[in-house]
Amino acid sequence: MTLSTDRSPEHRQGTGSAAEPAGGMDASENEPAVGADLDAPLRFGITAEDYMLPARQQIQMVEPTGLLKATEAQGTQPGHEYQLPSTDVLLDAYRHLVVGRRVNDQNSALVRQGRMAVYPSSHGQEACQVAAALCLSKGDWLFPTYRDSVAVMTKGVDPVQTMTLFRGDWHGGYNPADHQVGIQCTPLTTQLLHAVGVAHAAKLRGEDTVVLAMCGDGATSEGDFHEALNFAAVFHLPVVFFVQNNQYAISVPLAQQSVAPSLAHKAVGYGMAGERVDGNDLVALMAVLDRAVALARGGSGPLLVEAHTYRMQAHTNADDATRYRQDSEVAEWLDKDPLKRMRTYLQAQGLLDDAAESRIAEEAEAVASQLRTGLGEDVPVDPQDLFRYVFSAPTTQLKEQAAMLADELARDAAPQETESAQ
Ligand SMILES: Cc1ncc(C[n+]2csc(CCOP(=O)(O)OP(=O)(O)O)c2C)c(N)n1
Ligand SMILES: [Mg+2]
Repeated sequence: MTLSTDRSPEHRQGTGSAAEPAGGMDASENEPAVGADLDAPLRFGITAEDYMLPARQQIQMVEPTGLLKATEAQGTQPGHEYQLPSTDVLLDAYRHLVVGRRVNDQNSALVRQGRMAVYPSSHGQEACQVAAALCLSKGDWLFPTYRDSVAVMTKGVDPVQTMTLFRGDWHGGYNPADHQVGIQCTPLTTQLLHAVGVAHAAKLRGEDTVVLAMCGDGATSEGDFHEALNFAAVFHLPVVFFVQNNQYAISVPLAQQSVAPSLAHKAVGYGMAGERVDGNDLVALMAVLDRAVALARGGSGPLLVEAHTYRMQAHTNADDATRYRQDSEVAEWLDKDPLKRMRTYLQAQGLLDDAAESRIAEEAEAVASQLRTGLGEDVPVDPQDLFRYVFSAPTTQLKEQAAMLADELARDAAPQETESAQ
């Protein structure tokens, strides 16, 4: 494999036609594309810089009050105009939004009841969760973080299987290949590298798969973030990097994390397009992510979308958010709640009546009940599983540790047996 070093504008613009996207990679030659794709900006009639730079303000279609904004007030500018999604798409998205909120609240309750070890809730971020899953087609891959359980379920993974990881089992609960959903990653940003690898493989195979990779604002400071974005851009891969900027990395606010004009601006340095969107506006999210996925599928290379949102609850049940943020700040975001906003919008448009609302509420209750039943069951746990599935052939150290644990457990059990024998 050779890496071309010709970075002249002529080289970068080389094959800029709609039929053959500029910078496209010939799989048979197995060579990376170099430089940004200039086909997309040509199609939008704007410069490459204007294509890569996010819109001057975040894209918002529906105001926090539920009012549809006039097109010229939506944050759009040439090359950054977005289509209102169809009614069917929006109603389906709303259904998932209601279920997602119920899932978050149910899971938080199950943690308090000791039925799960930990739950990083996406309460308040459900619009991002739903849009991330629904913008993908069957066969497209989703790479989630620990906070993205609702996105995983929205993509079709069984709710109880999704939560298996959080109850403390040795495995992730589902086979990623069955649903094209990676296992929820706790080591920050590693999933972005997995996502880029899958996109690279798909491209080499000539498949038209798009990969959507999720991460948080704090994760954009990780080295893996840089490596994933740079590799995806240089190899011109169909990846949408979706950053949920919920303002905090545990207790660290964004201002102490980055002084970039926005996280979407980080895209430009890699030669990819960035966009920013109101992360509590499901309508805008669907529009922006749909187009990002379509561009990636059409050969325009990777894109970065930053959604501006807020984590309404503590980082996890193990965190006390009152130690680092004011109640007044939380109250401000309560007024921007994505669920309330979407419901008001749909009702005002005459798209949601009481009968539809109660059908959706029933569906949400059914999922919550499934979670209560599934996570209420005691699953037998074999401590030796800790060692069993680490490597196909266990190392000497693992064998020693397994033997040590077996010995300790046997000694723990021994006095009880003696007592019961008396
Ligand atoms: C490589 C790595 N470093 C540190 C941590 C500890 N850690 C867990 S969550 C977190 C904050 C992440 O913040 P952000 O990316 O904004 O995601 P959010 O939790 O807000 O969704 C940190 C530092 C980790 N899990 N992995
Ligand atoms: Mg965060």
